[in-house]
Amino acid sequence: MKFRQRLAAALCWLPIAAGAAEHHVVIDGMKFSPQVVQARPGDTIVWENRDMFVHNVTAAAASARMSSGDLAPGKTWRWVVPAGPSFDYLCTLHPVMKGHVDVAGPPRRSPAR
Ligand SMILES: [Cu+2]
Repeated sequence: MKFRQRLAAALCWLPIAAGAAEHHVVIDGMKFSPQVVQARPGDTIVWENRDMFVHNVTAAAASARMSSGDLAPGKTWRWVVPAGPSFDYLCTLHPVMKGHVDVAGPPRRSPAR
């Protein structure tokens, strides 16, 4: 009985310790920073447009179907990282603005093996 209680207590910690993370990318000065985000499936990435221009966050490969739509100055866009390959993204209004989402490893919520 005591062991089971301890086990239950230990398991309660797991979702907290292994919870999904939130990453922030600032859009300013015509660039994304950081330029590379390392994330796991289930994590959230928040892009914040602090620039004076409209920008967007769009996957470089059309097949990825990831796009924020245009973000006016001051706007943010939250996006949950799906399982899948890493990918490049850009601002289609200013294609020199490039970023990369490095999708690494299993979801943080998955139980340890
Ligand atoms: Cu832009």
